[in-house]
Amino acid sequence: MDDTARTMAAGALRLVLIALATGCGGQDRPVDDGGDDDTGPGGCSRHESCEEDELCNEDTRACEPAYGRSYRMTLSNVSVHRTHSPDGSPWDEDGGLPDLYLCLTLVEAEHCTAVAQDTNTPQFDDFVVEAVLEHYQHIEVELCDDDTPADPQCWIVAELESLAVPTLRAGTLTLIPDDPSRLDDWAVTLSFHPLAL
Ligand SMILES: [Ca+2]
Repeated sequence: MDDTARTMAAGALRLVLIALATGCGGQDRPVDDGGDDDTGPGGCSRHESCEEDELCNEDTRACEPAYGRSYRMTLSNVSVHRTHSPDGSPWDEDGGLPDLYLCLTLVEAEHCTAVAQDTNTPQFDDFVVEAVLEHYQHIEVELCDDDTPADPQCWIVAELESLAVPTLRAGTLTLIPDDPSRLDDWAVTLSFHPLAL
C-alpha cells in the first residue's frame, strides 16, 4: 500500500467512525455534530437549530413539532378606535363607548371573551383557549358590541386559512382587518404558547 492508498484508507476509516459515533444514541432529536447548531445536551436555544417544521420550545429547550400539538392562546393589545359602529350608527344610543367582546373560532369551536364595558381598548387578560393547531388551520376572529338591551352585533374582522411555522415560532400574530370596508381601524394580537407534548 503506497502513501496515497494508506491516506485514503485512513480517511475512509475516520468516516466510518464518525458515522458510527453520530448514528448511535437512539434519540429523535438532532445529534450535536460539533457544528454551529446548539441542539446538544444543553438543548436548543433558537428555532433555526431545529428542522423546518419544528420549533425550539423555550420551556423544554428541545426541538419539537410545530403542528399537531396543543397551544395556549391569548388575546392582547386590542384597540378599536372607530367612533361609530360599522353600520354607521353610534356605538351606544346615548353616545357612549362600545361594549366589546371578541370571539375566536378554531377547530370548529367558538370561544368568546367577556364583555368589556364602555371602552375602546378592552383588556381580555382572563381569556385563554387551548387547542391543537395544524398547518391548514381555519381561524376566524369576530368583534362584537353588546349594547344591552339590544341584541349583540358582530362583525368578522379577520380570517386565516393556514398558520406558518414562523408564526408559531414567533408566538404572536397581529391581526388587522383583511377587508377594511368591513371594520377598519382596529387591531388585536393573538399569542401562541406551546404546551407540553
Ligand atoms: Ca356603552
